[in-house]
Amino acid sequence: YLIAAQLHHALERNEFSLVYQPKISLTTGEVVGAEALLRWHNAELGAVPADLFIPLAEDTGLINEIGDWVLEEAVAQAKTWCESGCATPIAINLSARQFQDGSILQRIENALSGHGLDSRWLSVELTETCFLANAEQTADTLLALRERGVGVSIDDFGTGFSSLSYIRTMSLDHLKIDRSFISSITGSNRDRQLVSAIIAMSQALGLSVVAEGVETHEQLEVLRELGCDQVQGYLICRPQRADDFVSWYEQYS
Ligand code: G
Ligand code: G
Ligand code: MN
Ligand code: NA
Repeated sequence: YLIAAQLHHALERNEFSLVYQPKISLTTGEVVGAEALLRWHNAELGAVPADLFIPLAEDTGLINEIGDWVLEEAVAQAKTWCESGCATPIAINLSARQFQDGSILQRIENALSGHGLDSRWLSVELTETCFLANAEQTADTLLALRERGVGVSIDDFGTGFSSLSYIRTMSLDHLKIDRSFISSITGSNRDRQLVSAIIAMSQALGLSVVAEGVETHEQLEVLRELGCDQVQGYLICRPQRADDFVSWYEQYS
């Protein structure tokens, strides 16, 4: 309850920040994007893990206001990076609840035009839970986002309510394989086959595949052999604050 009470004041107290984790192309080796991840530091509670406070924000409905802050912050950051030679598309995570009132498209539109940012520098990641309620409305929104030039990724693929029908009916650019599969591709032949099949299926459908949670060189080599398009994980870089991301980017490039 203390967490919920504090969460209500987190925005006005300016306690949120974003950290950024790069995505790397396995074909060119280049940085192809950065995922923005929300962090909350509270005076009483310290750093509260995202997988703890985000479900709470979803349950209380606070996720809409917080999500607007994330959108605004990420678009401002992408604009800054565009103008400073560290031009990198930023992906934000969206919760199911942010699709509910049908205004997400307009909110994204407002953020882009407010900062004069070209849509190719923004993309969104969503999990299958976003497709559960209002599948039709979500499908329309995703189509409109892509037509507007905003990339769409399905996140944590292979977990939860993951269903092939979503891939069939939703308009998507990228599929991110959940890190639980990546952690076992070097040990389990079965998981390697599974990841191989996910990659083949995605590519046949014109989606590029991102492997999440890559932590070892061995995993990276297996993913390369399997023809995975992009990787993200601690092996390449931990999520970090914008200024540290820029330092890393300049060293890496
Ligand atoms: O970065 P970390 O491992 O702490 O993230 C935990 C979970 O929180 C992940 O599922 C991630 O997608 C989610 N998450 C991180 N940042 C955001 C955000 O800005 N909005 C939403 N909706 N989820 C986020
Ligand atoms: O659900 P989503 O994929 O958005 O969550 C991303 C989460 O994964 C973030 O909280 C991030 O901190 C975490 N993460 C990123 N790279 C790695 C990794 O290599 N290993 C592990 N265990 N977690 C990672
Ligand atoms: Mn994500
Ligand atoms: Na994920």
